Parts: sequence; structure tokens; C-alpha cells
Amino acid sequence: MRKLAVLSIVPVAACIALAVPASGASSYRVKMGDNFFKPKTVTVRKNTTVRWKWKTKAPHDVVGRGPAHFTSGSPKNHGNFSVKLRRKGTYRIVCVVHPKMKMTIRVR
Ligand SMILES: [Cu+2]
Repeated sequence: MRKLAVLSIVPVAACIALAVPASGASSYRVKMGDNFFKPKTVTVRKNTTVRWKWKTKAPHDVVGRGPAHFTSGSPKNHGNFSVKLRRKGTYRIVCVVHPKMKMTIRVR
């Protein structure tokens, strides 16, 4: 029982560690609403973990195309999705439900 409790704390600790630039790793949080991503454009360093978290009236998803492809799965009103961008380049992000709901991530 005690071991389980410790394990459940580990992901939270890992997120805190990611936010510390000195570790060499970083994370970036994108805001998401009906029907937008904010910011529209962002530049991050290679190996940044980008996270989308949303609780919205309309269902949304996150589909990325670029040096790597990824998807958050079927559109939902309540979602949480993250991806580590390991390759440099330009990623175009779109919500399949709302084609005008898009953003660009540049990885350097
Ligand atoms: Cu959408």
C-alpha cells in the first residue's frame, strides 16, 4: 500500500522537475478554449514537452503535423495531451473539429 502511494506522487514530481531550466529539460503549456489555441505561434527548444489541457463546451482534439506526427485521439470536451518534441522544425497544430483552430510550434 505504501509503495502505491509513493508511485502516485512521482508524476507530479517529474512535472516540477521539467519546469526547472537548469535540468536541461523543459515543458510548455498551451492554453485551449472554444475555439482557440493560445498562443498562435510559439518557439521552444528541442526536447520540450508541450502540453494541452482543456475543459470546454465543444469537443476538441490536437493533431500535429511536421517533423513528427501526433494526435490526442478522438475529440473530447475534457482533455489532457502532451508530446515531447524531439525534432527541430515547424509543427502545424490543428483541431480536426474546427479547421480554423490552429497554431504553429517552432522547435529550435
Ligand atoms: Cu476544436
